[in-house]
Amino acid sequence: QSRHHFSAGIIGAPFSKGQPKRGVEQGPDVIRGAGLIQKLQKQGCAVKDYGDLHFPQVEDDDPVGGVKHVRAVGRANQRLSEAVKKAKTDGHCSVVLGGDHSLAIGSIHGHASAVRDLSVVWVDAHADINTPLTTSTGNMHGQPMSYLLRELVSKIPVLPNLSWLQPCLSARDLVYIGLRDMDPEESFILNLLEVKVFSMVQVDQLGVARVMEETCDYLTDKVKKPIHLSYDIDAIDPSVTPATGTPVVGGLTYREGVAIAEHLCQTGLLSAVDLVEVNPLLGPNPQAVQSTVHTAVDLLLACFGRRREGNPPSDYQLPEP
Ligand code: 6HN
Ligand code: MN
Ligand code: MN
Ligand code: MN
Repeated sequence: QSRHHFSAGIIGAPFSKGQPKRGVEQGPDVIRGAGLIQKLQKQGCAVKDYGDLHFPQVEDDDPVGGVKHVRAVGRANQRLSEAVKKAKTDGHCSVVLGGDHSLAIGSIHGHASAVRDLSVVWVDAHADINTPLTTSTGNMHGQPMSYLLRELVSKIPVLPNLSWLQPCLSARDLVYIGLRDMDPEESFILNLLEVKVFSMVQVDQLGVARVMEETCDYLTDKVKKPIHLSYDIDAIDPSVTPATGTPVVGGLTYREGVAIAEHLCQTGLLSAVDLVEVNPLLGPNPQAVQSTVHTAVDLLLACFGRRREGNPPSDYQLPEP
């Protein structure tokens, strides 16, 4: 039984311009409102709440070659990168509450600038690896990984408010879990770069336990780098987490989703987490939103040591009559 001394540095990132639906900027509020911080503290995790970032309005943000809100996304991620870097240098495992998944740009960049070398586990229905030139929607939340990978640097055009961004991840240090809805160009990129992918097919065939063993074996092959977990709530099946902008049927069960977080926690290498794409304005009814938010909280609790088999306190004495 491992005993980690966890400390979480919570950063709210109420940002939604990486996609067109309103509501996802309320993610930090509803996740906090479900008691995340109190629950983390109750399970013995030290918490530093950095509050919510403020993202100023960006004027004249017309599409650039079909890509929408480039300047707002660039500016927001520059701020987020600084905030995550600060949380890391303060000694916390950083936790970014989204907001949409374009925030992974700044979150991973900030993490990388604090620890130098890291690996990424990206749990999502989607690969989010379109380049600005392959995207069919123009939404930046479908593109963050393309800006972060060193191997794609020659495929990325110069964009306003993104010149601060240097790619900081090698394709060898990336694992995807839960994929089931890729654009053809994204599949092409994943093949080209030989990215390690555990799609829903592998989850079905191997089971989540084996997927996580192979994920960790693959990532810790040579050196044990800090792990960045970027968790898109749409990785989980929409029967459980319907309140999200781009739901896709056939996803992870609640149990599989939690198992991924538990396993990464147990490595002792988890160094940053993003929990993104919770949108309380979507979903058919209040219970659907509640189920989505509650699942998001449970995923984060599992990242910080909660285990379904129980967490017996080490300092407890049974009362005697
Ligand atoms: N997400 N591949 C689609 C696109 O717009 O490029 C969907 C992206 C979804 C992004 O869920 O974070
Ligand atoms: Mn997704
Ligand atoms: Mn392992
Ligand atoms: Mn995503």
